[in-house]
Amino acid sequence: MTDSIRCYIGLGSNLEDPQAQVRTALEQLTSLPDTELVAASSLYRSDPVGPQDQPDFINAVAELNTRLAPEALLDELQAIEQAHRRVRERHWGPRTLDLDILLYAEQQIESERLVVPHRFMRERGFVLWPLAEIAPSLILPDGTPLSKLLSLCPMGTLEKIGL
Ligand code: ROI
Repeated sequence: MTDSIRCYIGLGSNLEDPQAQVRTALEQLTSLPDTELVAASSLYRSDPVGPQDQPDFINAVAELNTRLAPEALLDELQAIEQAHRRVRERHWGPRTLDLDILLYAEQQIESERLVVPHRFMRERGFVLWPLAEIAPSLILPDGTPLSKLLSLCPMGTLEKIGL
């Protein structure tokens, strides 16, 4: 049996009751095969990054232990997104649910379907702050401490809204 891998998932929604979308998705993460939900951050309200003519987002981060390979995990996450009838009509536009693999142990992955660590996580407060809540001493695969990224990325208007 392969060892389980620690990974972090970013959750985001800004359509159709975003808080409920994110809470339900966290619930669904608990029933993924060969996977255990280890921790979940609070929910955070965040201003949209990208086009501003869209609703605020609700974001959170979850920590999983999984035996799924990265692309198998991605398949499972995409199935959850589909179950939320994900609509994505324009690039960086509003969405009912986004589930991103932020980190998969120390692995650096670049395939057609998947780039891990997530391309933009280093500069996005709505990822870094919820991540810090559940993994304050995390070090990224390139050796950068999360605390250093946080010091470069003020919380700004990001607002913790509870569990
Ligand atoms: N902006 C915020 N605040 N939160 C998100 O999850 C998010 N996701 C996205 C884009 C549209 C880039 N902006 C976001 O994909």
